[in-house]
Amino acid sequence: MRSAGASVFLLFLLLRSSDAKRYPSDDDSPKPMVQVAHIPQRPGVETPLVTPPTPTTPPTSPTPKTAPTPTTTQTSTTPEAPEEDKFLGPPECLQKNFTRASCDLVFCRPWERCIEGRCSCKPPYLCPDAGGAPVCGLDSRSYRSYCQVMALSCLRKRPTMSHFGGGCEADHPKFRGAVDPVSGVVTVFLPDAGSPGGGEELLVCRKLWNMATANVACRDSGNPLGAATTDFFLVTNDTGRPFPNQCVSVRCQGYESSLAECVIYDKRRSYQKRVATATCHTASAAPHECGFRCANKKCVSVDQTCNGVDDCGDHSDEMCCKGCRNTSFRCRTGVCVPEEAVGDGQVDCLDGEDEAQTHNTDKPGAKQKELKNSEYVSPKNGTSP
Ligand SMILES: [Ca+2]
Ligand SMILES: [Ca+2]
Repeated sequence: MRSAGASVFLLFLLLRSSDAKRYPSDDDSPKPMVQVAHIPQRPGVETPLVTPPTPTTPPTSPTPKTAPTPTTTQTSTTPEAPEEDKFLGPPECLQKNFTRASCDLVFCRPWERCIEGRCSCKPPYLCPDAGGAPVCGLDSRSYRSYCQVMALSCLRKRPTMSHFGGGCEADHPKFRGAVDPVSGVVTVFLPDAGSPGGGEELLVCRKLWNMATANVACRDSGNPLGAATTDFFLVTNDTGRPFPNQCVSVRCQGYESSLAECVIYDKRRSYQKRVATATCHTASAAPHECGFRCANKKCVSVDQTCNGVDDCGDHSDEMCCKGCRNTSFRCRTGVCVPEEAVGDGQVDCLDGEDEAQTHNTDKPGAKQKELKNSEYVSPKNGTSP
């Protein structure tokens, strides 16, 4: 009896244990992860999977070897190519992306004030009351000075000035500057209340035409990065379209938002003469290689840096200079200013060395001579703060 009872019990135990084994094995179905863990071991066949990483590793290791080298050269191509340059640099200065607004190195414009190292727009009421010539705005309002209209233009971030003097009523034509998108020919319309058409359209003469002025012309016609290239165009009878038969010289500093704000003078016949053209900086006109990248991301050649001309349009190509190219003048702050700024009666260098006596005697009134035929000279003398 005992043994029969015991064997029944044993049988019961056996049945249970087999059940218990079966359940876990069913539960194993959600355990493919464990199986997967086994699979890699199993397939020595899958060694390829492991092998790829191994071959990948060798390429990877050369890649880093090669990669760092180009990367270093690439990052340093921009700052280092300049470093090799005799004039541009040092790199520590270039890294700071100084611009025309960095008032630790340059003066702010008369309608700006220096706040924590940056030039910011003055409220127009801070412009001096006396000594300003009235200026007509594009909005047909008359402003009491160039400073006032420029302060407003600075705050609005768009051109506001039309011309000096009267004839500002809404029915009077206002200043217009244009760059022909096909030929690149630059034209200006100068309002003149006394003339039959309310003004005249003129070409821009070759004289003094440079990148700084072209930047302004292009910005005025809707290209925020200014000009990519400047050139000249010979006016003949075969030009195929009627161009104005007279041209004026235009000199800009480079920061202006419209040619209206530049000095315009010296009207002359344009026939058989070369007149200014510009190709404005658009994405498609961007140069293939970048000798120097301006703070505003525009590209200019290294030769265009430290030459006293604001080729970038934000002046960043003239802010960090060990020396100055051509005849431009180096301020002690490392900023290059054009030759004409030396001894012109206006302090351009922060320490005033461009107006030191030695320079005055060297170049007596170079600028004044240039402006002799001054029918259109803008009376901006009232701009000093
Ligand atoms: Ca330059
Ligand atoms: Ca000066």
